[in-house]
Amino acid sequence: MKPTLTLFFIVLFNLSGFSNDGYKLWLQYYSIQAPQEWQVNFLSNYEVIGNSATLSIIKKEIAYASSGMISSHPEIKNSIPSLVIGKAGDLSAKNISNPGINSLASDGFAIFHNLESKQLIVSAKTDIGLLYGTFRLLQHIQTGTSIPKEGIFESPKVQHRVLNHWDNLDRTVERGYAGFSIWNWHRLPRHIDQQYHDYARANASIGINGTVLTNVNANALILTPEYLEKVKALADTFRPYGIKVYLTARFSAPIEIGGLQTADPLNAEVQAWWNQKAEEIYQYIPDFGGFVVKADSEGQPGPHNYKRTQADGANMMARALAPHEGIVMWRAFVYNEHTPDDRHKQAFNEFKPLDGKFLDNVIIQVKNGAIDFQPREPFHPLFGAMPNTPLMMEFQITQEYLGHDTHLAFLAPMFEEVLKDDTYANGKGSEVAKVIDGSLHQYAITAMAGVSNIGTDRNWTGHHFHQANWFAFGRLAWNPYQASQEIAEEWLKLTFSTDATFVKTMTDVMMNSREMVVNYMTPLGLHHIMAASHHYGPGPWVSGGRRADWTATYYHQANEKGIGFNRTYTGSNALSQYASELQNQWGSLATVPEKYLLWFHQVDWIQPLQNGESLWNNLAKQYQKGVEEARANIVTWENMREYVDDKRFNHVLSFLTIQAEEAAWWRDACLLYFGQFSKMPLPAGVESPKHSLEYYMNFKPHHVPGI
Ligand code: GCV
Repeated sequence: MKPTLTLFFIVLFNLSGFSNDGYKLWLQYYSIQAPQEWQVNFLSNYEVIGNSATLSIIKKEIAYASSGMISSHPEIKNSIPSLVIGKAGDLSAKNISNPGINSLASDGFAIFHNLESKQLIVSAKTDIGLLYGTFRLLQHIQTGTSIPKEGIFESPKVQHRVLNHWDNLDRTVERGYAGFSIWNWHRLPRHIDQQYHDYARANASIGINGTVLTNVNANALILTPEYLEKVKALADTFRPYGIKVYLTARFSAPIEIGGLQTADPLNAEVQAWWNQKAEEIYQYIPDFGGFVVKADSEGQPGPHNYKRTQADGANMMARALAPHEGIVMWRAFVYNEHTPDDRHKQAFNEFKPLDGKFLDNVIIQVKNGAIDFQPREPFHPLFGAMPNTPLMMEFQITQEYLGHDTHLAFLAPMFEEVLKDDTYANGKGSEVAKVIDGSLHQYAITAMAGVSNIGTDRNWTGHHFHQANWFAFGRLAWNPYQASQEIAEEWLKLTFSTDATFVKTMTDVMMNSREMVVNYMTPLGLHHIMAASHHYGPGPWVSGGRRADWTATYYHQANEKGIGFNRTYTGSNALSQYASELQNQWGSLATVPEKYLLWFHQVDWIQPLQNGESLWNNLAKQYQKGVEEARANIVTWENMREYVDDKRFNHVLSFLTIQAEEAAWWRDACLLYFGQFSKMPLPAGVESPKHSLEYYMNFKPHHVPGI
């Protein structure tokens, strides 16, 4: 095609909206403007040793990446390849030495320079390790980050790195805001959509190796032959990408699909039913990962129905899976409106006495905080408290409580904050990350789960920037010690541009974004003051109904004197579930970090905070700050136009505009509501609300997605 004609088509495509829709995620493989020799060499002159489904994926990936990144550069034709990708044994057969390979995990990889032959080598013990190494190399090539002289030798620090899809069989997604479920159960198993491959490839590119296909509010149908055929089709598709399939197991399945009268975990028939069910599943899916179970929580059946413990329930399923090497991820999110104790304390009270009572193939899945994925929560007190039972982390990638998909919130700093928190379980330096990677208590199983934000939207996640949260989850599951700033920079370079101004500016925006959301939603330790049920928008007035622990007034406890939940020994004493170092620090008004102030204390409106101003003034100013930050992001993004294609630019701009409007909605509604109690004027600099409190209280949007 002549250059002028090419230009014409490029312009036409851009004008007609055929520009980048974000489907390619961080695997853009956009053209490198002035590629250096090493980038061209590795992409155009490589050898992948061996044949397998995974190795074919590797070959295809490099060819595809190279056509995007260096398409305009002539191939280097040289009989000696510059890049060799092969398993340890295959390399030895070619006399390529493999230093350091023995110490790698089975899915770890090495990328190193072979000084004798002047080649770059990607090596691993398994094909999947090679796939991870290849993706890492391609990411280095795209971002222009050369491979260090000493090479890269990496093994994942966490064994099971899984996405949890809260996807229902009718394709709705609980707390999903990016469309419907990507699993088209009706068309499965006969139609394997290309998107299933693309999903697996994207996950493999960031080291995710498991997917829980179904909602934890489970439907027993998924365990019937009709659906197992479909699950098998997905498992077969995902296998070459190193991704295992897991299912959520409904505790009452023996009754619902097995025709039994009971689901009592100590009943022999029930046990036999689960054993048989596991046998059946493994006939369909020989490498099935195992079950995830939500029991005795929010209406889900569980061992409590039969006066049994969580260990009785988990062990019954574990026994069924053990012969097949499957595991049970049993959730600690157990709480009950009839238990007259702070919801914060209930999971700890339930599980701590069971430490050491679970079978070896059980891991307890614990949310990052004790309540429920709030914009900010102190770490869950169970971390560090169960040395004899493996615990895993559950993060929520989908933004149930952080404005849904239109509010930009880069979640890695929130994940990092929790991972870095010190539990003091074995003295100072007992960070949550060390619980998760098993090093603190020498756990035999380690895992991290992220509740997915993926849906049928073309860009997968609704907000283009929320792809970064999926990416960050993968990176942190691989290495819970990685800095979120580094993750943001890398994601921006892979997804948009390596331009230094762009990367610096947008990294700052991303790094501040979660704090901004905290500012305009739940500053100073406030929590769970969202609207009822759908959790979209402010609802500090939510009270009554059938469950106090689902209301806002339960959590903020505002009255004419002050606001906040007293969780010290004079209140619910949830604080007693933490190490004494933390009880001392968080239990005193003088030393509690202000970010947790109202989480642990009921504080007078007039109480001066660190800056000498009253609690009320601080609260109001934090809300105002959040609004200003959201507005400033629009201006910042407008200056980024030259770095981003029109389609993604305009999409992000429109979402940022929604976010700024809704930040003001949050500020106005919350300050009007809390102002009734404080009876104090808004401090200078805080804008007056646009509407009355009644207006906000009566604003009830219909059909909010994700319920
Ligand atoms: C899947 C919160 C959410 C529920 C979710 C639950 C859980 O309560 O609002 O939608 O249910 O957490 O994690 O089980």
